[in-house]
Amino acid sequence: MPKITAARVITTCPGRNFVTLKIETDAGVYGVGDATLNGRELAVASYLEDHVVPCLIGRDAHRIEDTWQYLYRGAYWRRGPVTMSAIAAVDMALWDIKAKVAGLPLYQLLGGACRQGCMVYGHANGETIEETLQEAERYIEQGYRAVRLQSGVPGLKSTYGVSKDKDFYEPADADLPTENLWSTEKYLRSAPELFAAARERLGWDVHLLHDAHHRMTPIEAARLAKDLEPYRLFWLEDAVPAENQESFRPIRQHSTTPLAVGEVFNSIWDCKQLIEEQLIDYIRATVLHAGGITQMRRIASLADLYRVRTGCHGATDLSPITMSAALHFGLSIPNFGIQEYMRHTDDTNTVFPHGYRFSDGYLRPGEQPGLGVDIDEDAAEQFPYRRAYLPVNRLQDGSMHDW
Ligand code: EZ4
Ligand code: CO
Repeated sequence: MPKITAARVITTCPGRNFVTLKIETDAGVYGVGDATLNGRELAVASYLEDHVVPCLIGRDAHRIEDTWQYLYRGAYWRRGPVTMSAIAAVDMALWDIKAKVAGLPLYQLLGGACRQGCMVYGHANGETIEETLQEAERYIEQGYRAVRLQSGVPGLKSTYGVSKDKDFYEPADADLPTENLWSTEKYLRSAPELFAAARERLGWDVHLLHDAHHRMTPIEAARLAKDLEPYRLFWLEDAVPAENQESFRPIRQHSTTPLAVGEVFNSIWDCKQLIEEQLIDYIRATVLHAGGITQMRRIASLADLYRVRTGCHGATDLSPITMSAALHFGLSIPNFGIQEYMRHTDDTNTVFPHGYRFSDGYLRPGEQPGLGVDIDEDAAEQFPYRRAYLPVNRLQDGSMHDW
């Protein structure tokens, strides 16, 4: 059995910050796991270095479930994004090791492929509806079958989801948080106009998605979901914050627009009521922030009972290690729905060489043993950590609002 001999945390910033855990064994095989928590990266690095790594040395690398339980139950302090991202990094690295030792791509160990590839959605955004739709057309020309549309809100200086760089969207854009101004009233007027124009211009064969980023009250969200109904969205994401899982009930009562939530979830308990009461259609928890492949398999199994499908988070702050793990996972589960995909920069791809490829609207993880992704430590060293924050959001009277 491969014994863990060393584990190291590597922090690098090839355009944005990433935290990676590398676990080495006495079997000549190592594994990598992503531990990136956007804007709070060093907290997870410390959690791993100071509190997790010492417990890993000498353990049997094949005992993935036991290690998960050891870190989750054993810590006494359960859940939370820092803890669960750290556990996820260990979990990914151990699955990588197990699959490398077996000489198989990870999806084979998870039960084998259920489909040809994982359908992904790209991000089209612009200051105006016209600019957004031009971007959407670029994605469709590249073969995307699904596109998320975000457009500037008339009367607001800056809007979430509208990026300066069209190819590489990056919201964590400053060494102290920048401030956005928000008006739900203005947004509720403009969002349906975007999708009316989109259907007219793009037709009905492309899946259209939209992210509301936790900014509405339940009744506002219900109104938007109802107003968007004629345009047949693939989903409306994060309509309301989900600390109150029952907030989704009024939205459901008013509309058949499919609902997705969960990119900030870190445990199966965050999903439980939403899934059991069929208040959502897609669960967006990821292998990174929700405790690794081990817990995501449980979340997906619970969701499958209720016909809820996965739609895992896949923004640029999740490294190519997470993307690889998500693709093996997505390929292997019966209730995969869609995978978010924001392209990484060339520098990021140099630091994290990987085997997954896009074609025809799908991503496929490749056939290399393990996760099929590595970290080039020499390249990583050339990009030292730089503090970076997500923006914050205020209403027009200056009060803090959800971001
Ligand atoms: O704001 O990943 O659906 N995707 C998103 C992302 C998130 C960032 C936060 O780290 O909402 O852009
Ligand atoms: Co989102």
